[in-house]
Amino acid sequence: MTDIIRLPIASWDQPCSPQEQFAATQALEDGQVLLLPQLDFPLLDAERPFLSPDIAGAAKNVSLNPADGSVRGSSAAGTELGVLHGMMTRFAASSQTLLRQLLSPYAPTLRAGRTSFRPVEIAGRETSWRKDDTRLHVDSFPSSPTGGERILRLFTNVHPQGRTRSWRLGESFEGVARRYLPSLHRPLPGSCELLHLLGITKGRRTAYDHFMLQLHDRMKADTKYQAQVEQSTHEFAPGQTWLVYTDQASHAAMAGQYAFEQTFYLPVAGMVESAKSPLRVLERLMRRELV
Ligand SMILES: O=C(O)CCC(=O)C(=O)O
Ligand SMILES: [Fe+2]
Repeated sequence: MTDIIRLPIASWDQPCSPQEQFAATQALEDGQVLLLPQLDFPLLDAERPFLSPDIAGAAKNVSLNPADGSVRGSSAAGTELGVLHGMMTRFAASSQTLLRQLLSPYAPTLRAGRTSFRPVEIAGRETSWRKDDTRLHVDSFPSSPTGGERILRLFTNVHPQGRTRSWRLGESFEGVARRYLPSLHRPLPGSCELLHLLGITKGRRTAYDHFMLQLHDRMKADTKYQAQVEQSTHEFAPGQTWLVYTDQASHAAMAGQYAFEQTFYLPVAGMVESAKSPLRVLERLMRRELV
């Protein structure tokens, strides 16, 4: 079962002891959620107006692309867009500062991905079942194959009126894999190359990505599983930050509004114990390389 491990870290640039760093990598690589209950991200006065769903466009999330520094998915323009950009880059920089201290074993290979600001209430949102993150799932995205690289995400709840972000946490990755693997389809020969050539995927979808997407979909489509699998609920309070490998830990976000999220990617070789990665777990269970 996915568990919550707490560390008393109160600032983004706090030095971390080797013991804290070891506890952090171990908890994360075991698929647990690492909660920093005292780590807040206070907004500046000029940023307070962004605490409104109106700042988001149809995509519901505002995102910062690290490749070109562009902010997408917002209704802001001009000066307001500049302030929004400043807020997003400050969260991205704070997250990176924290991880350099807290997860220093990852420093040589960790790569920052997108930053998102999520100002829209989760509960009652209309989406297709496949995009519905209120269903337990492991992260895997059709257009962004990782080839096995880890997806590590950091969240901070910044709700100004005390509303928690409510998550469900489910069974272990190996539990998910053992349950669904026997019924998964193999990729059609050549299909992964074709998706890349057609521009449907950014990079080549490997056999690993193919199976992870199916796991994601199978979990979400299985309403009996959603109701019956062993699970727990956790309320993340405003002013709290948490980290989790979302490609490994079964999770679902049920309710809440106003959170930041920073995605990181880590090659399997950069982990402390790479045998715990979804890639190596699937390869062990299937007795084949998933390249
Ligand atoms: O917004 C959230 O709290 C989490 C949603 C989710 O499943 C994800 O971002 O992977
Ligand atoms: Fe997710």
